[in-house]
Amino acid sequence: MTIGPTDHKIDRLVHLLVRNATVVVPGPKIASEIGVSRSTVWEWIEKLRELGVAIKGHPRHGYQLEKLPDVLVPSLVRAELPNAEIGHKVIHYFRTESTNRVALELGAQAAPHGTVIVAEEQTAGRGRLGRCWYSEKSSGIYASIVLRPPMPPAAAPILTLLAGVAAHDAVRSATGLSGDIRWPNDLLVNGKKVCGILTEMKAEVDRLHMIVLGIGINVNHTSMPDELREIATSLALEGGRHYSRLQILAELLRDVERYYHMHLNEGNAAIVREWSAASSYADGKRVQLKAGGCEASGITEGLDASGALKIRRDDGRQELLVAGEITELR
Ligand code: BT5
Repeated sequence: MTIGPTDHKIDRLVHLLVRNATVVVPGPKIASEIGVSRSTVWEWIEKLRELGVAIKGHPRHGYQLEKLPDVLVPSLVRAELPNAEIGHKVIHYFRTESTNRVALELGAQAAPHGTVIVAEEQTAGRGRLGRCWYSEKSSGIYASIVLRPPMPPAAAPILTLLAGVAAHDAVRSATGLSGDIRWPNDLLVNGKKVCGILTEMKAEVDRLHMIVLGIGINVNHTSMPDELREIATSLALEGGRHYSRLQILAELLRDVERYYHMHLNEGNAAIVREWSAASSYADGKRVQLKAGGCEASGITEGLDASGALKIRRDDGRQELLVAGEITELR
């Protein structure tokens, strides 16, 4: 599969099959409608099958979808989001190193606010601090959103919390599973991580050029690799069924847009309020904290107005975490 954005003609092929889902579409008709040769159509059908798109038929008789495909190509995502600001432009990759990397590059070339990069697979998915994000093909959602918010760089951490609340709501409404948010950026289901958020930015000291909100959600993984099994899970593993990535992604983009506007209108207080309502870690949780070389234990005491986490350490001092991580102590 190519490393490069998906040819918009493959997108048209998927769209054409979806539009004609009840009938067999002859290969030559597909070829002439999208303007490629019949052998290219066949090659692309094979590629889509590799990604789990169930297509019946062969070159001589034509092709038909067996069920609606769960592939995140722009035409299908856009159809779920009429009039959207976030997701008005979707760029799809079958495979890329990291959607955040692509988004930062495209953002530097003036990709507009609300552009979304999605991939079926990442070969070098990124976590924070140089860590890796396991990005199994066609099982997860790997999406990066380009935002150009009118705020100074120092205020940007609230956007990570905003993305966390959006992911929390999207998972709940698309799957019925209720998650918990571990400050600042992990969505947990039954105590294990199903979603991580990596916020990156391009800025000068006092001017923010763009934010990239990178969101990874484990959706249909039927198992996790050994090294992650203790700490990570997928929605399918927890819910005992397969979920539509397309529905979850659409819900996620709608929720990011909703909270983005809430933040523009009401400021940080609205996000702090929503986040605190969605997270058992906000207040009264006994945690181990790790930040800037310091390790301590204590109890969480809510978020401040910027979204930083207040922790009363066991030695009585109050710590204000703007970055770093916490784990629950039982
Ligand atoms: C994160 O980092 O949780 C941010 C993950 C962001 C991933 C998205 S995918 C789309 C976009 N493009 C990218 O390249 N990245 C973003 P952090 O808090 O540092 O957590 C990373 C740690 O989580 C790893 O060190 C593992 O322990 C664990 N981990 C790795 N892959 C995981 C997965 N798929 N599910 C759950 N935990 C995972």
